[in-house]
Amino acid sequence: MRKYTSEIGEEDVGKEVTLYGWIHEVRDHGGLVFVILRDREGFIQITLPKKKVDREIFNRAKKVRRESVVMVKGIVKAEPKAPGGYEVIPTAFDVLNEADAPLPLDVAEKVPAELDTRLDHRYLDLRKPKIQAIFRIRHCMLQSVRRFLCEEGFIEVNTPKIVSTATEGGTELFPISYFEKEAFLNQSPQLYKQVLMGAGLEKVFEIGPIFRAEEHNTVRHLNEAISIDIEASFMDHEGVMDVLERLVARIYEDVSVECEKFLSWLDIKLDVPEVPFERLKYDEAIEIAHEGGEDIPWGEDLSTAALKIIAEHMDSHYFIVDWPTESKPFYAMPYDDKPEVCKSFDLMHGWLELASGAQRIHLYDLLVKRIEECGMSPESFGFYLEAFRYGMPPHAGWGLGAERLLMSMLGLKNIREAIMFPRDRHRLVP
Ligand code: ATP
Ligand code: AMO
Repeated sequence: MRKYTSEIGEEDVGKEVTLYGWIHEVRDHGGLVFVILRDREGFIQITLPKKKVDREIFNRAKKVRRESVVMVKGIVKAEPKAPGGYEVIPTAFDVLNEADAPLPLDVAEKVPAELDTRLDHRYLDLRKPKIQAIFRIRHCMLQSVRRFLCEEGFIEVNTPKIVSTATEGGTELFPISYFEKEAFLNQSPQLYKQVLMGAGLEKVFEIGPIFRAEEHNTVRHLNEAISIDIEASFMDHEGVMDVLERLVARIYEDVSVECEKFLSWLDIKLDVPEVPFERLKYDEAIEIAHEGGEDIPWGEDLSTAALKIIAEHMDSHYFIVDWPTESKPFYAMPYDDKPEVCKSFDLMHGWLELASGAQRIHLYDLLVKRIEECGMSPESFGFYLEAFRYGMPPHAGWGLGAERLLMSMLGLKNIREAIMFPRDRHRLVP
């Protein structure tokens, strides 16, 4: 029977199993050869005592090169000295594809490699259990998001990534040629998810790519990232913050339970953050920064230095709320009685921004005014603005960066570790 290495147990002892995988290591002790076979779930030791296995099989195993792909059939034995407690004595050992040598990257990690080298040969890097664990957890995280949002009544949608306008401030767009027209890669599903509120879907979510032409090279920016976006009608900013914090807590819970093995490969124990998360007003945040020696003029975004000071005063997860209207995009709803402040928020983990969102302006005239105040022309927002004239409900939403969330949950030092094939200032291949 075909099994993953992790599925071999007491019930298999004395029985024949079939395994597929890669040669992780060969230890040759002359008359006794140990082959460590690796598959996506773990490792198993294939033990070949010269006197007990077929001669051809013994010779094949002895000279098989690391990272070759093999099929091994054999009898399972309980063996306390074997890693995992079981070994397989092979009755068949087929090399399905012999790997070349030397390897461009050491999968067994006896020779450490720089991130750039690892990313250049990512398919090999991804064979490492610790790296694979990150992406198995990412899978679980995204499943958890879908489950939770569906339970909350959100409908999954897909919006275009080739678009004609900016949403997040005009700069940072990748232009592309679209026949005879000017087009861009979308920075955010913002305009479309809002239009879908005008379409009466009430609650939508999208998990999709966002493209940002960030010139700078940092450990927390990608040029192509995955954003988890929601938009909900008849909810204000408080309502969608509540959805967001419960989602984050649920993801931590689900990952803790479903990814115990992968977390242990990474040597991580997750603490599920407690909801509700603390709400810190922007005004209080700049005050804390000021006391810590970092002055932020009112109205400006918080610098990384300021956020590092603020994070020291807060729990792991917290919101910064009530931002100056001028510091946020045009669609954020200003407070009626204090229009210089808007109903917007950022979700933070330490000093890293995980998400941002707001209650939106749903009133046509105010929206046009804000677009103009932000130095943009309402004409270029034609399809978007029309939806606000014929029955747009009040609504709110947020965007949560999937790589940011994964990076901060697992304590990864560089966001490039949280995406299989990162796009950054210098990397377009692989
Ligand atoms: P031992 O007497 O402890 O079995 P040894 O020193 O006589 O080992 P070998 O039998 O050639 O030497 O084994 C070589 C190495 O493999 C030793 O380090 C031994 O501990 C280890 N070893 C032996 N049998 C197993 C097994 N079934 N699984 C894992 N390791 C093993
Ligand atoms: P914002 O621009 O803050 O908001 O983006 C939302 C979230 O997306 C992630 N993110 C990134 N992750 C990696 N690399 C990048 N270059 C990058 N840029 C953004 C972050 C960020 O918090 N339309 C609004 C959301 C909304 O209001 O609904 C928006 O795009 O985690």
